[in-house]
Amino acid sequence: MNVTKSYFGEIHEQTVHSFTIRNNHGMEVTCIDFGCTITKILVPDQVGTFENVVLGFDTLDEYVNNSSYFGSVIGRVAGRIHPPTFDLDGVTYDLPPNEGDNHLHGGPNSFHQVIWDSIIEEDSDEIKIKFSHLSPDGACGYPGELKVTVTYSLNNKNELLITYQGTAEKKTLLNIANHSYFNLSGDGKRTILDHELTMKSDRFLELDASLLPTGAYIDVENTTFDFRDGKKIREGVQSNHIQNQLVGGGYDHPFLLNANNQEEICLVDSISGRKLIVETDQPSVVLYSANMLESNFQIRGVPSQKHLGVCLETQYPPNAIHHQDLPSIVLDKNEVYQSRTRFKFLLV
Ligand code: G6D
Repeated sequence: MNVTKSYFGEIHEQTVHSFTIRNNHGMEVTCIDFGCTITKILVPDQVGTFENVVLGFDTLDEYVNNSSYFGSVIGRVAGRIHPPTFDLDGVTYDLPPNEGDNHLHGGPNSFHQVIWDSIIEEDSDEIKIKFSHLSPDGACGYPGELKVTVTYSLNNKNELLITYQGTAEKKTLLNIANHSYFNLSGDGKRTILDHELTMKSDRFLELDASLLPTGAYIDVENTTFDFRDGKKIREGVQSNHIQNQLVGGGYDHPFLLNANNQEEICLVDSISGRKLIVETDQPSVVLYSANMLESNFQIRGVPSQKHLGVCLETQYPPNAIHHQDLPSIVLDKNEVYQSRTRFKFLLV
């Protein structure tokens, strides 16, 4: 295994670096310290052709100016929060709205736009890039100085392990996610409409017109949201189910997972033969079928279009702070927040 660090660009008079880890089978994971952004993942198809399976760019400017969060870490709190305010121990905190009057993905200038510190840890069978950041008390409206780390580890079993850890010197909120858009066809040669998704989830959260959970849980049985036996993403995109329509044609929904670390999420592209198994310790996953991806730019020479990638954002459910029946995202003073998600790439 080996890792290379190289210059990627400059912003605010600071240098941004790129890191590429390559394992003994030729799989590569590339990320940059700007937003801990995963920019490329090279894996083979069934005839051994290595191609990239995540949407990403080759220049810093494209990341700075892109609102789709390609590959970035999302925090302090992933998802939408509305109303953009919350109370902790009798103190009210206001969050900056950045999507109408919603607070989305930690607000403006949050984790995805920070240049993180980095260290490389190398073992014979695993290489890690450990990013760290000290988020000041009050950053983006959140209380408590927060020490947070994001670690990307690649091993020789073609597994990318993403772990988060955080502690704050005041009670706060924390719910971190990665926003990679997967496309197993390779180099974006096809959309993800014919990717088959299998997911161990009996229920998803109903969304309202602002894409916020209403508080209702919907059973997936006999709907386009039932991925328990596998289903092509196309079904939801072409469905007239009100929830598929509401999000612009497809999915943008939190699914509550029935199980953790039991191959609970599986994505397959039958044409390339690539398969991705996702295992996590998180209670839910936001399935986003890139319904809002604009078509006015190119992605490494490929015209952007709706459904060119699919996000599997393992996390706590969005807006949990305003739904007491959802798992809590409150982090007590000096409590250790931990999150682990494993992305295993293989062939069918
Ligand atoms: C859209 O609603 C979706 C979000 O889920 C996604 O994270 C974002 O685009 C990039 O706002």
